[in-house]
Amino acid sequence: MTILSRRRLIGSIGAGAGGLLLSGCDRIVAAPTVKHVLGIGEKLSFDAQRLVTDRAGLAREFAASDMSPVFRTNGNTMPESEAYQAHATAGFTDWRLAVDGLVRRPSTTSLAQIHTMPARTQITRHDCVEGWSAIGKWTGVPLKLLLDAAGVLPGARYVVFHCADDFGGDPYYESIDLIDAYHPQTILAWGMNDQLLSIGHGAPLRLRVERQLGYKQAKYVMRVELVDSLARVGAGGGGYWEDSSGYQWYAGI
Ligand SMILES: Nc1nc2c(c(=O)[nH]1)N[C@H]1C(S)=C(S)[C@@H](COP(=O)(O)O)O[C@H]1N2
Ligand SMILES: [Mo]
Repeated sequence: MTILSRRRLIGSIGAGAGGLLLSGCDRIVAAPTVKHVLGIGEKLSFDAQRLVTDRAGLAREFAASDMSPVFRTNGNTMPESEAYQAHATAGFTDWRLAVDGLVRRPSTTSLAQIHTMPARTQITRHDCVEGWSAIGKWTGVPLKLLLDAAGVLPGARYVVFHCADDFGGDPYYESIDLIDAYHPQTILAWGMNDQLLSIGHGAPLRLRVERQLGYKQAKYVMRVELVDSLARVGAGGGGYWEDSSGYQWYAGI
């Protein structure tokens, strides 16, 4: 699957660069600069290919002995909404994750069901833009499994994670593209360091998208929405910090 989609992506980006080259040739067919244009075309497809190949790569995984003795919390550590707090008090027994938007089968899934799905465990380093890092062990369902169950429609381009918390009334949310959504290390984690995820770290489910910075790791994920554009979500920047502070949408590390 990873290889297939990577091939398809390289194929389509290659075609795009080729198209660019062709229209360039149309206009300056016998001009002395044609060699120069060809050079740019080659560089473009090489860079595009390297970019895609690079994005399919795995984030480094660590040994248990590398795990940080303390993994601090950051941002919100307890959503204020009454609905969330009622679920938290009940141990999330009636809580359900919604998957909707551009999918064939919009649905909700109970946490108990999610716990029975195939899980992946990975020990990775979390890097916050504020200048701290920590190595922790995450266990959760690969996002791919939830997306395949829902049936992503061809028009979908982004996955939006709607969270239970907010800052001054602006809900926290994040988004990733489908390359990251299908990446094998992209999981909705329900476990951390061999325990059920704590509220401070984002219970009952939080995103791990290991090739990106800390603020992309949305905690308290309540709803996963497939969209064709980010323009109509929040203020259009693709995430709470992107909207409010101009943080980069693609926060690659
Ligand atoms: N819902 C939600 N997700 C969030 C945040 C938040 O405030 N709310 N903070 C982000 C930031 S900046 C970081 S560094 C990590 C911190 O995760 P942790 O509390 O598990 O360390 O969560 C990210 N995800
Ligand atoms: Mo962060």
